[in-house]
Amino acid sequence: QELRIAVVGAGRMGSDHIERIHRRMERARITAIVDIDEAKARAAIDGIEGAKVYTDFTEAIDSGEVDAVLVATPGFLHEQVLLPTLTKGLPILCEKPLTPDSESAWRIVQAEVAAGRRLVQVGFMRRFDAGYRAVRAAVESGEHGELLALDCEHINPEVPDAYTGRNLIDDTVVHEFDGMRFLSGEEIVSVRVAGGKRSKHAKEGLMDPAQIQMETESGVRITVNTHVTSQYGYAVTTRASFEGAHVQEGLDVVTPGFEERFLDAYDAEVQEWIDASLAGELEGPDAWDGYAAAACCEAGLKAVDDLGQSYPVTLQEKPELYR
Ligand code: ISE
Repeated sequence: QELRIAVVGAGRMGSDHIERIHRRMERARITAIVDIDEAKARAAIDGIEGAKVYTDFTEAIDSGEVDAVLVATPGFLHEQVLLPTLTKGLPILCEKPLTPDSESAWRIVQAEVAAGRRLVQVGFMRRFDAGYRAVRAAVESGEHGELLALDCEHINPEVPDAYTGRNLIDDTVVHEFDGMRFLSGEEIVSVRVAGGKRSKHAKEGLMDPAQIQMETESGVRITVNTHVTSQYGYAVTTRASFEGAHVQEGLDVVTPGFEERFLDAYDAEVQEWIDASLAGELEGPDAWDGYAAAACCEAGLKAVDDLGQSYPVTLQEKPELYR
């Protein structure tokens, strides 16, 4: 059995996933690539037999040649692809963010609840990283006692000139919003941002480095040190402090970018999605996780403009489908 995939969006992540599915994934092939920029889609499809280019998404999902959809357009365009795909009952892998704000993310949750089964996996690839899984296993086993604190680094070599506090929260720290929910197994209840001495490479108007501080329901204290213009490379580290030990991962791993750091995680993420889609039951990070991360981002956006002030994260009641 083979999953026939439509990739929507042939930009940086879309092309990366096309390459991955074509070269390394099992039990799947690409049958459609959708992009409003036809030339870009043609370039991405080059050499992939049997795949067709579409500029209209609806034509692709109505072609009868698509079993599942991978969404890799910019976040603000996700909803218009997600809603019709959910109505058709096709499994989706949606790059993060699910949607840019919690109100639209909640519409996706409701559409999935109406469909009655889990059809959306959100592209939070860190949940598939071996180091993250080891930390999660230590939390779940309770072998070192209670989890007390999580301290993280999130370092990028460089970001575009147009990168602002919004990008810091929505594109960068969104990974920790989801990742820390995953590791702790709890919701985040508040977000605060602390500043400090700025790097001479910091983008105009951006606190860089910065520290994002959060707290979970049971009071687990979380810090994320961001530095998005390090010049020297990409690094993501986590230290989990338990009552009886600490567990660290990612230390001393510096790569040119996130693609190298999380290559295996991306591969595992996509292969597990393919296999779950074929089995008819998605697991992995779901629409609720996408919604909760969007709510954290909303609090984070306020916090990044108001250094030192704590903002609460407010969530709707969790539907039965996600319990
Ligand atoms: C990017 O979108 C990512 O996913 C990276 O993991 C993150 O480090 C980077 O800041 C984001 O822009």
